[in-house]
Amino acid sequence: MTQTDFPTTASPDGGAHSGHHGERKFRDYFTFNPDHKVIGLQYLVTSFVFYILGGVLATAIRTELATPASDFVSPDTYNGLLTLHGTIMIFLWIVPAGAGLANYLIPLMIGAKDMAFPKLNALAFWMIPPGGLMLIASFFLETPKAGWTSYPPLSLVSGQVGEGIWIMSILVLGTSSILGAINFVVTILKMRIPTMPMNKMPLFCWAMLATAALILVGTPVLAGALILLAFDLFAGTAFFNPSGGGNPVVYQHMFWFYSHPAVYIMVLPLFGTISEVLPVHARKPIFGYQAIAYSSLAISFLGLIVWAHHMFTSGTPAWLRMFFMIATMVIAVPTGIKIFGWLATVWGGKISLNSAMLFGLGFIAVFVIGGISGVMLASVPFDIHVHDTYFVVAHMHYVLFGGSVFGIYAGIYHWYPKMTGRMMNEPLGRIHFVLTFIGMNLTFLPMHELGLLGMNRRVAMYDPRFADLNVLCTAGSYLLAISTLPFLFNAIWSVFKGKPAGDNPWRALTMEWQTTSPPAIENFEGVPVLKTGPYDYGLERNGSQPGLASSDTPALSGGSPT
Ligand code: HEM
Ligand SMILES: [Cu+2]
Repeated sequence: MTQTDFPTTASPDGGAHSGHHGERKFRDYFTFNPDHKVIGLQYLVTSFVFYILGGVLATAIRTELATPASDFVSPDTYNGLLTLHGTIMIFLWIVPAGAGLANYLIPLMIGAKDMAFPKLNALAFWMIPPGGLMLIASFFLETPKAGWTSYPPLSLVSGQVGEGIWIMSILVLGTSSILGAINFVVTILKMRIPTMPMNKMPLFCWAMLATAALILVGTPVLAGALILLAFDLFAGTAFFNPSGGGNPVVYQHMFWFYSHPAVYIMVLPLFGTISEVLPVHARKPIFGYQAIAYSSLAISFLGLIVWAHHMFTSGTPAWLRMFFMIATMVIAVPTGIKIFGWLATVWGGKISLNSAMLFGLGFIAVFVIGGISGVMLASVPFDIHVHDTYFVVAHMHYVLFGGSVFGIYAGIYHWYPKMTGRMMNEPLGRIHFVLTFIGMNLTFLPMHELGLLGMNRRVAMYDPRFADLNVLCTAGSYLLAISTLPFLFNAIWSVFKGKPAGDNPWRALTMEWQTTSPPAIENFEGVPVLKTGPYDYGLERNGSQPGLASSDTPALSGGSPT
């Protein structure tokens, strides 16, 4: 019976001309469905639900921090809220949201009918809800309290039940992430249409290749660390437990060997997204295609050899700190190459400042600030002063909120018409952007100053001299909470009432726009043909691309059609 409930091939339906217009039913989205588009949306919607939960926790944290005293929740509860906030935002919002975009887009961008391993793909998604439910269950049993980093010895003494739940949940979510990554790599390498060589594929695919490499190399090491931690916790071993002769710093090495790359796992898919969004809405070819593509791989490689910049104050020997300091600073080079490529792409373009573009430009602005504070932190003498202060909190939120969240929003505004067949409401989108941009800066900019003044991170109570700046941060966080409302309304309302989008409302050149919106169940009718490069905006061509020949593509010197 279920087989007929979700047909995996285009259903003729008896309709005369609906051969490739098979449509998804609403209930398909609640089933184990191997269609990558269903899975992509499942990821995106689920992760957004967790984003809201993580956001509620953040608001509670900021409410506690509105005053120096511990008056809203107990310090113990505060630690639980903070741990769950960080864990949910990273493992249940940003990582799966990136995987959602990738699942939806990769096959469409390379002209494939689905991912290489569709069932594995569905399995990867269906591991997310149990992983998340475990963390939610911890509210009722015992919340984990050792922070998202879960350093021993703290994690060994802060409550067995909560910590056990945390470890199990991360193991499940990490496995899901590995299964997803296997699919991304094989699909990108093996399932492109024959006419698409690697150097003609959209930059989003390059970024996902780099992301998947990091997931595959890093995540097993995290899993190893967590399993050993679980032994220490439940079996009385002492791998990390100093009271039994174990070494907690080894945990830090293993944790950061995954978790530094994880920051790129979180941001590379959005780097890819920005490389797709900017050329379309600036009507210009991407500047430096190869440089941007290869810089993703360079970031991926360098990202694997910088982890100990999180451990400058953990007794790391001086010569080793020097190596990690220099390696960390070197990452700024491929990252800078991307930033310059993006700026040169929009420079002189015919920019439409729509919501997707606003979030794209906002991404660059905010991410650059986070990159700069990152390079500052890479410097050992500076880091020793501000490590474990709010300066680090400011840095990570500029890169993660400014980078990842802005990037996800840019992607949603850009691909929503493809995913739903309807446009989102533009004025609401712009209000969303303005409120988010102001709220984000109001919340996190003062944290730089707080860190420099010496306010510790992860504390529920603080010296009253930090009070004024904290009020600003808390006000900003309320604004951020409010800023989500126009988006939520817009995303739901537009599914039903948005203006019909047509196949290619942005007149974009990448292949996902060559099929219907939303795409038919098997994506394309037959094997699609590559008519232009993915970013040949404004270049002279044979006019074979319908809907693109119009004159508002700026003329550019050089470049000939493929
Ligand atoms: C130019 C690029 C970057 C550099 C040089 C850099 C450098 C650093 C350094 C040195 C620290 C350690 C600070 C300390 O604990 O004392 C740090 C922390 C952190 N960075 Fe970055 N970073 C960069 C980019 C990013 C990106 C792209 C992300 C995420 C998308 C990110 C996320 C984080 C997070 C989450 C932490 C704090 C982890 C914690 O202790 O809880 N960073 N960064
Ligand atoms: Cu790092």
